Amino acid sequence: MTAVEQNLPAKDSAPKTIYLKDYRVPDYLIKTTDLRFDIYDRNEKDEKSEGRDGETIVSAMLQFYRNPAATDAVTQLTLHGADLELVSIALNGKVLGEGDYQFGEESITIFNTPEEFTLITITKIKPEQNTSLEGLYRSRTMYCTQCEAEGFRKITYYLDRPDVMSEFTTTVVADKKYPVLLSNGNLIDQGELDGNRHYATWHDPFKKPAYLFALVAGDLAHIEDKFTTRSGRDVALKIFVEPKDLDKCDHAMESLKNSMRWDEEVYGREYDLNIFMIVAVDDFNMGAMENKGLNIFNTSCVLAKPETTTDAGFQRVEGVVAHEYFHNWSGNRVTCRDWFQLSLKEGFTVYRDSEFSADMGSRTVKRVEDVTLLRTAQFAEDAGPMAHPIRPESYIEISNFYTMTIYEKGAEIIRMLATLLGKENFRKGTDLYFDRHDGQAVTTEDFVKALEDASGRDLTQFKRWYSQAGTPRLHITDSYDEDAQEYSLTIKQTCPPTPECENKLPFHIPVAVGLIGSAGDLPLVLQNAEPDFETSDNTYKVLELTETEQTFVFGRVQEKPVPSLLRGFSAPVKWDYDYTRDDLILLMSRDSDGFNRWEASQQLGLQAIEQAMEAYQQGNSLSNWQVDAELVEAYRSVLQNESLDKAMVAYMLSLPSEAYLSELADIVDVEAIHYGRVAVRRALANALRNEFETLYRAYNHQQAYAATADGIAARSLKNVALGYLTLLNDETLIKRCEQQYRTANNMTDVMAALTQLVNSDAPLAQQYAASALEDFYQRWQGESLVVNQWLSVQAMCVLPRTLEKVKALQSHAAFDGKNPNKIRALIAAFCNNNPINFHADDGAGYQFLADQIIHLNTQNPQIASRLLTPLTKWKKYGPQRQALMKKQLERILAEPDLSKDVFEVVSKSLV
Ligand code: B3K
Ligand code: ZN
Repeated sequence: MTAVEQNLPAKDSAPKTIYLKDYRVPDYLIKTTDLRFDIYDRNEKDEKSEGRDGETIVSAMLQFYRNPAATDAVTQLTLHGADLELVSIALNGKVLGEGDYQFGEESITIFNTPEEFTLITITKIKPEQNTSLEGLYRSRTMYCTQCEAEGFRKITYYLDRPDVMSEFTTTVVADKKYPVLLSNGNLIDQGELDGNRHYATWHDPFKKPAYLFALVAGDLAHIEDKFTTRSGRDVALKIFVEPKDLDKCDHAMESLKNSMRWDEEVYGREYDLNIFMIVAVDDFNMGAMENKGLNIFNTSCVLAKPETTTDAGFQRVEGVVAHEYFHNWSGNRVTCRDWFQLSLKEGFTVYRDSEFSADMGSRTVKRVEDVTLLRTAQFAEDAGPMAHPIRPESYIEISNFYTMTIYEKGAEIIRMLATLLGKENFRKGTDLYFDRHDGQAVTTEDFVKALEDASGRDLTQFKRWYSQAGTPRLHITDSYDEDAQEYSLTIKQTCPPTPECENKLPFHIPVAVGLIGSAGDLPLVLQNAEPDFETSDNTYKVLELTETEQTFVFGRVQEKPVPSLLRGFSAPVKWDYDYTRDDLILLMSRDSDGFNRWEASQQLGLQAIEQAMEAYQQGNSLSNWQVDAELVEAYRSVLQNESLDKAMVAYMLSLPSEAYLSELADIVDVEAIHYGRVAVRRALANALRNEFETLYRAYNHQQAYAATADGIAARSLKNVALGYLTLLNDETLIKRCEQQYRTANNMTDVMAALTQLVNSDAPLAQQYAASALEDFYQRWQGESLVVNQWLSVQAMCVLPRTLEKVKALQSHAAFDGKNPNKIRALIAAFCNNNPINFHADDGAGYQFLADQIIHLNTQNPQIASRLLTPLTKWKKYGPQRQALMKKQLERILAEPDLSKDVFEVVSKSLV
């Protein structure tokens, strides 16, 4: 039978909204799924087979049975399917013809379906033409898949929803020039076929939803290791890459073994198959994917070696390898009932990977990094038109909901649960969750219920975090009664309206506190309270805020303390308390909570920048801007404090970012933020020049590179000093920077120096920058990931004319407009991380971005939609910028054939 294209309906008009309240259990389930892929690449011909150049024939045998939980007595079945060419379809051996089924938009409905039946379909797809990078596609030399969330329907007709879990057997057939043929589970058969072809058959004994399916065919090299689980089973570990990248896999392998051990120790979770594989591909829409037993990774999240990868890159590899591995339990063994539950697996798994990274490196540093990301990107999302609760009520395109909110805020919600329950009860709760729901597709309610059942706690009010969006605000005041030696804290909570809800009910918020006296932490005696479960530390308490306003009274407080609030950032909220500068200086040096010492340093920096911004806004010159002597002293004491963790010193010396300052503003004054911040940095550099020089020299040792916490700390401290010193436009210092570029033995130091040279307006620096950029490209042009760093450093240059350079780079051999990593490195870096240029007065940055989005809309809707983020924030800017940004959004909306992805974000942004 030939393709039944004539039956295809016209694409209907407005994209549909999907609602959580409409969830229905599936009418049918699929017991087993047998797949066969016959892959023919663009140049192959085999007259005997049905395959043609560039086609893959997918044969699927599916055993359907009526879902016992379904109540409707239906006798038809609708399967998802998109961009497929149907070759044949047979039900219980009978070939179906016209009238037996009907095509819908992205679906096929089969009539007269019995209680149980076998469906065999044969479909054709064209991986080489698949530029969306969803479904089966080609990346450079290999074929690979990406199915989450709804990519499996681009492979074959199926019930492509996570609550349909099936046992998969997959045969991959290809020419022998693709020697490596992989799928999920264990290899059960392989062999040779006619015509220089071969096959491999994989069986995955664990039922899984289609989004966890994976297939890879390519000419790949691999490194191999082994892990023995605590119950004594040997697991083969393999990382597959293009042969040229084989020297960059060791760090990922170490990270994988550490993750496997950690999940056994911390969560009691063992790996369950005989083999665990990772494949690195260059064209990938996001970081990585947790397909059962066969994780597929963006090369940027797996490859690392000191010469090519920065410290941040090493840490990202460790974090992402762990994240995907942890999904084996939080996501795969226990999966989501529907996509509204996405944070069930993502928030929990981000929490798990961040705790893992904290255990592998420095806990406080990891917390500072996570909170920085949350407070800039997630808070901004929560305050914008795409704000949604961590369990959304509706969506148009689920790909748009892989957000900072689902991931990062979702992780904060889990962290709060862990804080409220305490370590032991939280572990009991997760044990119960995994045991109770193993092999099931469940909801966030099920997760919370397991924690409630295991701990005996009532989390009814806490669950509002799942349904209410927006960042709560806490207004905190205090009073001290010297005679009674009583200290009280009054906390008020509010939450701004968000698209889904105007008036919020009060949240249940854990507020971790300490009180700091002149000599450090004071013991806490909370009045009218049960003794705390964290009894070992009497200087730390978790206050539970549940009302709109609540007062907590501490007794036996012998001096007026300075409160250390939201210790460790115990809740994803914005809070204010009226600290004096002296209070902040005390916290910065005395607080036993490392996170809050950093927080105090940021508050101080913020006050200083705000003063400079005000001067700028009043038309004053910032060229000789000075900061107060007390501030300089505070920074000096941080610089010279031997007892502090070096990585923390580096963070304490770094002023709040432009992104954070923008998030804090009601209306963003792009220039005042940029020039105000630079002025304070330059003033500090001037005042502390000697100290920074001493610091630089102390840490500029050419030791062998190691991506350890100590090594990373030393490099970041040195490079913070370098950054301040280069601002002084002093020839000796600029030469030193150039020397670092030339002599460094690792990419962290190379990039730090290059970044300073590129961003300095001193003529000598510009001269060095030009030749360094040239030298860098000549040296690294064969390493795509390194070239991406080269693109980014240029895209993020704060000097004028950067947009022209970015446009010129689009036609450079280094760029590839189809590769998401290149798009992120050049275009997203410019639009997201270069505010002073992106927000140029004439709107050229906005127009440039809209052009890119319009171009990418059909080619790769997910990437196009993701690029929209900076334009969605238009209401945060002054009237002129607002108008220019809005105009571009309207221009995009007027485009014909807008993808669901882009349509959803643009239309919601314009409301
Ligand atoms: N679960 C995947 C994300 C898939 C995104 C699909 N658009 C990676 C992760 O979070 O582990
Ligand atoms: Zn994930």
